[in-house]
Amino acid sequence: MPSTPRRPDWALPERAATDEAAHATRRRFLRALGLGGLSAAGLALGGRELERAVASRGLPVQPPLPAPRNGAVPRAGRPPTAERHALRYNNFYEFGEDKRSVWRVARDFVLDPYSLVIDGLVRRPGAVPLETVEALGLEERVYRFRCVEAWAMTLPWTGVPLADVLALAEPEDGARYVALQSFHDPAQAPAQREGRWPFPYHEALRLDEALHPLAFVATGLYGKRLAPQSGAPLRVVLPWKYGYKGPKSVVRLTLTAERPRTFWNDLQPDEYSWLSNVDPHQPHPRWAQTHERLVGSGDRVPTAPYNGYAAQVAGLYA
Ligand SMILES: Nc1nc2c(c(=O)[nH]1)N[C@H]1C(S)=C(S)[C@@H](COP(=O)(O)O)O[C@H]1N2
Ligand SMILES: [Mo]
Repeated sequence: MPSTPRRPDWALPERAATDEAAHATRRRFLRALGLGGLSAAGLALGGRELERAVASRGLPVQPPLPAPRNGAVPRAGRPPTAERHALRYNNFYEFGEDKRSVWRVARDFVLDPYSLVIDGLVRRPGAVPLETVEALGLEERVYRFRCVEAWAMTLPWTGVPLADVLALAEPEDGARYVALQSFHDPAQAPAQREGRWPFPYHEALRLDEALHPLAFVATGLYGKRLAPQSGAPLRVVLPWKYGYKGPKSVVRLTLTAERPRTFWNDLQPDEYSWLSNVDPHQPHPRWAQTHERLVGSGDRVPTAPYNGYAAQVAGLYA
């Protein structure tokens, strides 16, 4: 990782750190109790505190996904979004355009069997099982997340650097871009039966962006494997770009010499640039980008250049 930057002026004081620590402690607590397969017996064992924690989330319980937190990534500077908010407010157009019902529509969505194809300009093309990705060494990173629609969250992802995943296939010297492609399964995704959108969802990065240490592949969130609505089993997370640049339920990474076409830039080039870096000074034609609304608290806070990661990534665009 790059060295930790100067504390940016949008960062909150120690309150944020306390909340993050409390979150980690609770997770360790659940894990220590072996609540992978949470049962009635498990609840009885866990006592009232645990019962309350589980009930308040009201979410299906999945096995924990242990991973040490990477303390070298820049601090998010604000507490993680409550899980019950983050998992009930989603953009995943394959399952409709109503953010509040995506989780319900996607409830049974599963890619099984799953593997991640890496092809194109690579020396070792192939299909990589999820276990191979995770065996690269899972870590947790708390990242800011900024949707182009001006809402934002703060999310504890579990995963591995995108660079490490790409390295499995040994990119060739001529590779300059990476195309990121989501799943296509009309039998499971209602909107893929309708033809309104050019699915499969696809975005792309320059190779130097994809190899940046902040570019991340997530297989987990809140210490558990990704829920369907969060892009199970694997998604790309690019904290300095608008959320739409990170496809969910990714099945293919293709290295190319030519710049790939992308979903949103093709649909509306005047509204969505190809690079899509978070920029408070570049308004969307239909709204300002100077501020964002934090999902959960509803707080309105200023948007930072590159979503707060300028010290790390601005050099890519010099
Ligand atoms: N396959 C796919 N990936 C996608 C999307 C989508 O509709 N389909 N939406 C994008 C957008 S616009 C955002 S803001 C984020 C939302 O992620 P979240 O619902 O987990 O917050 O996913 C991105 N990745
Ligand atoms: Mo978005």
